[in-house]
Amino acid sequence: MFKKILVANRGEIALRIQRACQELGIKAVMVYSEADREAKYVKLAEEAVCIGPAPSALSYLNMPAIISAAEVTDAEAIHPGYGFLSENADFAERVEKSGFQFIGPTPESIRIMGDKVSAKQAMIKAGVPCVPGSEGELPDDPVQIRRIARTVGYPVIIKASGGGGGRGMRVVHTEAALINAVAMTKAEAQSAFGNPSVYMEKFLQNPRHIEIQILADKHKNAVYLGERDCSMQRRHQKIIEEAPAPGVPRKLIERVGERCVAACKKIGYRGAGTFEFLYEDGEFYFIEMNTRVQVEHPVTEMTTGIDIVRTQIMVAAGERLPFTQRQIQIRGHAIECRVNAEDPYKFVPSPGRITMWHAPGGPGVRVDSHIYTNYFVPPNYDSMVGKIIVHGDTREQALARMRTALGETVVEGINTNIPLHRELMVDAKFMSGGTNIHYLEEWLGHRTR
Ligand code: MV4
Repeated sequence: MFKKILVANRGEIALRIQRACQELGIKAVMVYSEADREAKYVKLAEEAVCIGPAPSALSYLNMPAIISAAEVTDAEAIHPGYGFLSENADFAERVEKSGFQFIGPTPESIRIMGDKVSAKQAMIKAGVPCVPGSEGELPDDPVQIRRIARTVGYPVIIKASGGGGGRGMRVVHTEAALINAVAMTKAEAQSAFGNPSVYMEKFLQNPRHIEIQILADKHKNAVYLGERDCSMQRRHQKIIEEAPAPGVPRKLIERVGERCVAACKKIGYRGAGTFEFLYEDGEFYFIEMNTRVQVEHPVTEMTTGIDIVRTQIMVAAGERLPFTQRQIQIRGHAIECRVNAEDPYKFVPSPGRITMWHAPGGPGVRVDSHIYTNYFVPPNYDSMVGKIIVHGDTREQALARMRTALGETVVEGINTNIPLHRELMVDAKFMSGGTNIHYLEEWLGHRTR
């Protein structure tokens, strides 16, 4: 096992990884920008290294600064967390070329999944169900593009191969708009991702967003940890996630989960990973794979009892997965509310000093947050300041526990989206379960406040 790991991230996930290290008896080196000097995990750290000024480009995205910090502290491995450099294949490669273990998949796996056309081709080959569409990259010939669209059937969606997470996509409803839409998406893809490659899919009008968590070791063992429903989102930012996905047949999840595991074995995937699907009319359609630990990993930890971050570290060190698929049971229901420092009605960021923080507690309540009373939320980064996660025997109990938890939570000095969560936890449609990816934005549109 590693003796020392460098945590190349900030905020709640930096604290989460630091806690996992502590439990494993591993020293954690924390890195921080000038804006994060006062962070809780920096104060708690045995060793911490300043890697640059506040802007991410000069600190958390600064590869030489991070690798140098690992060198001077004699760390053996680097955990990238989520965001920042976590899905950057060049970073993973530079980490390994410098003699450190990257806590995540190989640079090759990251590269395959980062290119959405190659990711989809790998999944089709491995038998994972995908959205019907073009076989790979769209050709340049307008005649062929029109022929593909007619076969797929309108509406179609044009997606950039270098995109993902909602960037570089365009919906096309008619043949008249097709060729221009492809040209526009290609031009945007070239300037945004340096890659003009685009592909086409059937556009699904009212899907849910359901993802499957997997874990794999370096010995070709892989398991799935069930699914998460992440449909409650606004502008591609998830705000509520839950597990299991309400109303989705268990047998179907098992079938798709097994395909994901087979795909992992086939491509030699290792570490934690998430297969993202759209779910519509009882069918799963793969869209993208994330090669990192995700913000919403705690809901899966609560329903499976498996520590995903601990397991990421163990498999990176070469250990075998300490459980088999048969040993993984889904118990009860978990819900996560992301707490963002923002206006709950206008969504403008609300950084600043937290004058009072009181965390909720009680049975089945977990809080993953680095904030404290008198903490200053810097304006330079993502507005998420923590997550409240609850577990119950049933979805109803989890909802009740979340209402109580949100009622206990106090954040003063900045605005947060907690009032929005309080409203959603008593919304009849959300309470009945199974809302689609458009529900939250529609609900916000009708809200009279
Ligand atoms: C789609 C789609 C409908 N049909 N693909 C957006 C994020 C990126 N991961 C993929 N996205 C979508 N792809 C087809 N063929 C609708 C979306 C989409 C979406 C997906 C998941 C969660 C929220 C979303 C919000 C708008 C659109």
